[in-house]
Amino acid sequence: MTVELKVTSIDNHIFSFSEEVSIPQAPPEFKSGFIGIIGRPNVGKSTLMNQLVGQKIAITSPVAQTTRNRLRGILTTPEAQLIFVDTPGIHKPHHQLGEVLVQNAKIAIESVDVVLFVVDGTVACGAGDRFIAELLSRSQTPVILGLNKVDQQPTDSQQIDDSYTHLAESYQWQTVKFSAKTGVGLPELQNLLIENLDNGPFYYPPDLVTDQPERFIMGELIREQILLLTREEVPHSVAIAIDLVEETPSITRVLATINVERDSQKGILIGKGGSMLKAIGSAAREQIQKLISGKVYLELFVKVQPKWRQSRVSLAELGYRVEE
Ligand SMILES: Nc1nc2c(ncn2[C@@H]2O[C@H](COP(=O)(O)OP(=O)(O)OP(=O)(O)O)[C@@H](O)[C@H]2O)c(=O)[nH]1
Ligand SMILES: [Mg+2]
Repeated sequence: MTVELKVTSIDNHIFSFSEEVSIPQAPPEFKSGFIGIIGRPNVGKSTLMNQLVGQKIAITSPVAQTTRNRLRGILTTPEAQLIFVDTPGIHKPHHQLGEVLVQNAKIAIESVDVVLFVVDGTVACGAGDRFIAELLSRSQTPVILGLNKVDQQPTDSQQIDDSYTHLAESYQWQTVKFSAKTGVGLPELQNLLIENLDNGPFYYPPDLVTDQPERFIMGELIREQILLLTREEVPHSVAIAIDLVEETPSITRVLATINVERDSQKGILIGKGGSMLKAIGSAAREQIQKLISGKVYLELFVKVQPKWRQSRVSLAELGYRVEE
């Protein structure tokens, strides 16, 4: 079977819209489906997806609201193809960007076969989790509650565990415990997810790990360094545009613009004598080199685009739109 797809595999394999990609016929009893990873910000959804897929395709950080786009990670085993849909953490939106992100998470719930509701096992169930549970219970999609960060649970975690067991029981959801960081419990999670999928075809070529183009991930890797290296409002005020990716036999040239909302943020990003921009650039360059397994020349520009987070037009231009 051949289909037309726009897909990227991490090992430097880019297919364009028009190229034909061949997808093998699935063996009998093969299982496949889409699994939505849903939860509050910062509970470890993107870390989990990277671990399950075995490659870094989603950026992660200790700052809440790291993920902005719905992002697919694909895991193909001899018996199943699991397509994970990482989503922005669900929270109370404070601006237009937040609203677009939460809206997209809600759409994701409806468009998947199974929801993996990820919670932070280091703290007891709170209002944020109950809000999401309520949202999930209104959908027909089956839900599995996944308790993450068990590696960091306090020694007496009974009360925490009970708070989630109570929640899961009230909706009759299955529960599973794991650590996305150490990998403990992930084989069990994988088996449980496969059990919950129906027989189905390969949706993507078996060697593919994400549906995102490489240049999108490049932009994300730059944003990740900004999240890690700058503080307060700056990380949430940036949007990255990749202006050029030029491949030569010896090096790949990448030109990117960091859009910010205010002059003061531009100042912080550039830093004294350009020191901050240099630090961001060199760390991001290393990450991008890993992504494409090749040498990279990265040039960054900073541009002020006032209030881009409030404007639907600017949001769409920068790649954030409500998905249908
Ligand atoms: N100790 C521990 N930390 C974890 C685990 N999983 C994730 N983390 C950390 O939790 C923080 C948030 O992880 P992310 O994967 O970015 O969380 P997220 O849910 O995708 O966050 P948003 O995209 O903001 O919604 C990072 O600092 C991770 O290293 C885990 O199993 N154990
Ligand atoms: Mg995330």
